Amino acid sequence: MAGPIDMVIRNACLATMAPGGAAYGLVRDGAVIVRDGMIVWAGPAAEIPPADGAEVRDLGGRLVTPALIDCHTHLVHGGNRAREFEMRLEGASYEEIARAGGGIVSTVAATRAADEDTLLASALRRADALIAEGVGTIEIKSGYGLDTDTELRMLRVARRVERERPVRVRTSFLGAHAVPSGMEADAYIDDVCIPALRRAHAEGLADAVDGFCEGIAFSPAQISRVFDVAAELGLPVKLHSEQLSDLGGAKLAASRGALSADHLEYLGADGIAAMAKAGTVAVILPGAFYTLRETQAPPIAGLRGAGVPMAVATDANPGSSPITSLLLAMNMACTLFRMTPEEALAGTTRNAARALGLDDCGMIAPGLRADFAVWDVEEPAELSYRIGFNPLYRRIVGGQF
Ligand code: DI6
Ligand code: FE
Repeated sequence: MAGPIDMVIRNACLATMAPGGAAYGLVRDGAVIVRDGMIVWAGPAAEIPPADGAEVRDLGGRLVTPALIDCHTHLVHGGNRAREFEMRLEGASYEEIARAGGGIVSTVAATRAADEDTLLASALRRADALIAEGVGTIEIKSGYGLDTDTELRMLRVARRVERERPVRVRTSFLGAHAVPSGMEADAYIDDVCIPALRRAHAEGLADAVDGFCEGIAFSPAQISRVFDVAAELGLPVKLHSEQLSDLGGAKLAASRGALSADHLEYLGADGIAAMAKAGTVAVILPGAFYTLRETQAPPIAGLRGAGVPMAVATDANPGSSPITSLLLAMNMACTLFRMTPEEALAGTTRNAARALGLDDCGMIAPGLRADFAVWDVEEPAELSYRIGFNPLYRRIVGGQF
């Protein structure tokens, strides 16, 4: 083993999340060797190679998982939608509110009115809530600007979150999120969204491209035009699809080799087959299902049966999913959708990494980043089972204890 070792973790119960072996990839009496922020060895303590001189961290038998990954958030936005929450309680539906100029468009007005520092301050509070639960990587989307300046400002704020906190941020350009008032969808896509995407790419602000394929947003043909430009720029794509109806968004995403298709309550058998073939991750977002009191659950059994990798995320946003607890999203995925606690944890580690196109995190294995969450629990299912309780003992990110 060349080079000095930074740290040895001992007396740890490792949920490595390596697939194919024990449930959770569990190693009950485990150890990890870390060098330069990376895992160089992980396995049973009895088999640890010599690691002289390294600082030894005894974790007292605690559970160690990969640091959690929230692979779908709208963390950067202005204002809040508590009034809309009240309107829904008075009987209005999410779609009615959106069509009446509320919904996403009202957050657009608040976001356009907010400067970079204001947006950053509120985003950091939400990021801190995620970090406090062991999150080490957060995906953050634009999509509440719907004009070039504000879309780029949102992405700049997302990048600043990474500089202000010990967390990794991946950005997605979501210009195709809603049609701004006073514009036609086609004109918006061609004259605003696509030029803004080119600028975001040129400024290094976009790691991926997302869209909202829905009756209240954009058609498959309009999303396709955005995806054409993403392909030209070499950016991976993902898509909000089949959240409220089935327009064939997942099939479109899969045909473009998308990293993920997200929501999927109205996903049909053909969409499942297309995702399985393309290796597109299904990102399950129970916070939105819960908040909108949706009654049609995503086809978890079908996705499982077809071998589609499933991720779980918060969809943290001010309208349909005002939730900044990834542990609660895991609980909801189990209770509302009958995912297993092991699937929920794979969904916020290994499969969440894949939904972001990251191959250096999401498991505890040699060659991956030394990003861990250490928990005061006796078994991994506890992470999904409790509600409103945070058992995090500490995070270790980039090997920093
Ligand atoms: N689907 C969602 O759940 C969020 N965006 C989307 O495309 C909702 C965003 C909002 O209501 O502000
Ligand atoms: Fe979303």
